[in-house]
Amino acid sequence: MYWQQAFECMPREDLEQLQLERLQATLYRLGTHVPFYRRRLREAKVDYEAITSLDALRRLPFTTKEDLHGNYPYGLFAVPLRDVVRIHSTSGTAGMTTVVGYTKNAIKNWSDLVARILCGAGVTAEDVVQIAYDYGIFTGGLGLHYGAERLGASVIPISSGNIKRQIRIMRDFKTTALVCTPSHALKLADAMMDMGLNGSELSLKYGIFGAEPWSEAMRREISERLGIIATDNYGLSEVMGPGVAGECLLCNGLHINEDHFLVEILDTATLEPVAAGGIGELVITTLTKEAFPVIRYRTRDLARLLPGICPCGRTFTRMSRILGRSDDMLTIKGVNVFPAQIEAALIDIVGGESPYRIIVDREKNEDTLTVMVEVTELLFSDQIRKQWALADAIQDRLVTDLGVQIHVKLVEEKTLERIDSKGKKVIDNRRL
Ligand code: DLL
Repeated sequence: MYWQQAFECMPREDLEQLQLERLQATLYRLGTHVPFYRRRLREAKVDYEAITSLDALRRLPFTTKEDLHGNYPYGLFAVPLRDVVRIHSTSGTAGMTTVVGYTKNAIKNWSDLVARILCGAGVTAEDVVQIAYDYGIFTGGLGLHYGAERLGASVIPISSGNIKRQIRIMRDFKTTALVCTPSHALKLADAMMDMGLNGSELSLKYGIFGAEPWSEAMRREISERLGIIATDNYGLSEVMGPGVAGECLLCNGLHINEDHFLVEILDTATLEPVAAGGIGELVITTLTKEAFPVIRYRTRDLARLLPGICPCGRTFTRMSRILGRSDDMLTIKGVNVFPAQIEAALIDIVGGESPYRIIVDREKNEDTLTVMVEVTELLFSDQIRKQWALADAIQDRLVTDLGVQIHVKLVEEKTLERIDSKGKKVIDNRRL
């Protein structure tokens, strides 16, 4: 039921003392090893060697995605590369990519935190865990994998792709726990129907889902169709990857691993704390990271903290599911996509600003991303082969930059204002 009970059920007073000691150590590490943070702390008039209370958090400077990009690739690492044993990164070209590093210790902590989440969601060493996240540079696959192994479960690193094979393996290998994005779980349910299988013919008991927004309606549908208890878990590469917070089997909010992360919920306009229980932006400070600690990282994810203690016995504060974003980031099949990445690629390839629209749909539980680009009448009336070449060039570049499949449609001038006269760049037709 618990993986590290001594921490997960710690009395609040002890937890706060531990958080303070870890915050002091983190600030010392950043202040002494990372020039960027030394400067920021000095500018904020924070003496990082004289922090005596957790209240000091409110005076610390924020870290934004732009700060991470500005220090690409290793500028914010607090240890030499020889101490880094793993590097992950988000999609994008240089200047728009975030690179994160882990020491041996960090990998151990990460595995324990993911093991906690799996354990809370019902998984034990007896389980056969099928992980259908991408096993690339994305933190989902390897993060969940190490956690499930640490727990002692039998792990099937199926990764993404070849849905029918995933189902065959799930049936034949008697998979009991499925780990993937919620939309992938629904896609598996659809494919099972096509294969004439239903949930009762599988051994599945638990589904541990995250990496993208989903809803209670989706939870109900997944649970019914696969015959499982479906729990939500949250994380982001910038502070670790999966392992930040997760629901227990009672499904009443995500327990935040507060001995490793300090979480604030701030008003997006004033950057002051919201009233208790109010919705705001999650801002996270890491407490144990060695290679890549961050202070007050503005996640841009919106959520609220939940009152009271969960009957499961964990003392950590719980947060709601992610309720939205304070920026225009889209999550497509678990991959984060920023309209600015698309815009930059179009400027490079088309050689100037061209009107475009990003259209997101969910067809048969699969996210699709279409980019419509207006091209001049001249090009449009030109040889069809030239148009294809341009569409292919845009598509290749976007697939490389974003790491997701994308359709590119060239359209005549003035077509886009007919689709959406308000000039909204992103039209997201999914109901999340
Ligand atoms: O998605 C890490 C992860 C992998 C979490 C597997 C859970 C399971 P990134 O690719 O950096 O890392 O994307 C992080 O995805 O800021 C949220 O906007 C979104 N996200 C992650 N989990 C959830 C969730 C991983 N449970 C970004 N609900 C975050 C809603 C989520 N959105």
